[in-house]
Amino acid sequence: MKGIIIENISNLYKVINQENKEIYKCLARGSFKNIGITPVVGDIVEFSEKENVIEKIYDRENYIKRPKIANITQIVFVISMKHPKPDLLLLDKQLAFAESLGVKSLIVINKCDLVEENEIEKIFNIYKNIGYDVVKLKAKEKAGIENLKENLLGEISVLSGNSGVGKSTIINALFNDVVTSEGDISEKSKRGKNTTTLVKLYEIDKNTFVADTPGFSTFEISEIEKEDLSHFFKEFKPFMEKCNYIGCSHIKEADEECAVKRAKNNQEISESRYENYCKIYEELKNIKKW
Ligand SMILES: Nc1nc2c(ncn2[C@@H]2O[C@H](COP(=O)(O)OP(=O)(O)OP(=O)(O)O)[C@@H](O)[C@H]2O)c(=O)[nH]1
Ligand SMILES: [Mg+2]
Ligand SMILES: [Zn+2]
Repeated sequence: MKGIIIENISNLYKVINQENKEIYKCLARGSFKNIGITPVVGDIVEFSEKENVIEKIYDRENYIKRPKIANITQIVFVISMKHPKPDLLLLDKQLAFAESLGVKSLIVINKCDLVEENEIEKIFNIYKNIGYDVVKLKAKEKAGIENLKENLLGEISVLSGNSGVGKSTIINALFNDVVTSEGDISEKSKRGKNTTTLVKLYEIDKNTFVADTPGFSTFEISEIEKEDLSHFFKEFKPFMEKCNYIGCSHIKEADEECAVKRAKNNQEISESRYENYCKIYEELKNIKKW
């Protein structure tokens, strides 16, 4: 039988058969170890119904190490307007990571009930103008959920974002039911408490899955070379070709030489995106030194 792994706890895997919708609990064949592969959530596998073992893992479209998941087609980046406040540096880092992986990005702005509309618009416009899909949400009141659902159809999506932004609340709202646990915000720090610790795929519709995760490790970005970073800031591309130097870093070069800097000065590239580019570039430089 053929299926998708939707959950994994140590050596035990839950596999859903797409045809009959039944869930089977399987173990992985010991022989996978010998070839250095471990099945992960998202893997498409061949399994024996009688023996309850996974026998074959199909080639992966992609693979993310932290959280361990394979074959995703879209990353949904969740930020919240308040508690915790929007972390655009993390968002830009993760957007660059998604570009480097070649998977689609969707941005969700949650907790829109907690701030004024103009505050939301500022962030909405930065990303909408670049060409990203952006959805505004009040997950607690389920407002905006239908719009989000449309953006998830036919995709295997993973939710990512800081603890407490509302990822689990969104999953529960999508199902109109409590399927995953939501946490509180710490009174003291106004941050989340890392309630979700498992990666798990939920089926919303035919061929439509969404995963709740503890969020992506920011270490993933360290796999990008700093020289490549600007390629993953997609609105930089049309300007990069007009820089005077091949290999322009768009940081230390003079404004006359660098078309990206000029675009930032003319507000064709947003200030916050440019600043975050510089910060991430610097971070990558320091990681590589170590
Ligand atoms: N005001 C408001 N609160 C929300 C909204 N969405 C979620 N919350 C609250 O934010 C808190 C954290 O939500 P979770 O869904 O547990 O957050 P999470 O991103 O899954 O957090 P981790 O599992 O720790 O990564 C809960 O108390 C939710 O009720 C919203 O749209 N508005
Ligand atoms: Mg959670
Ligand atoms: Zn430049």
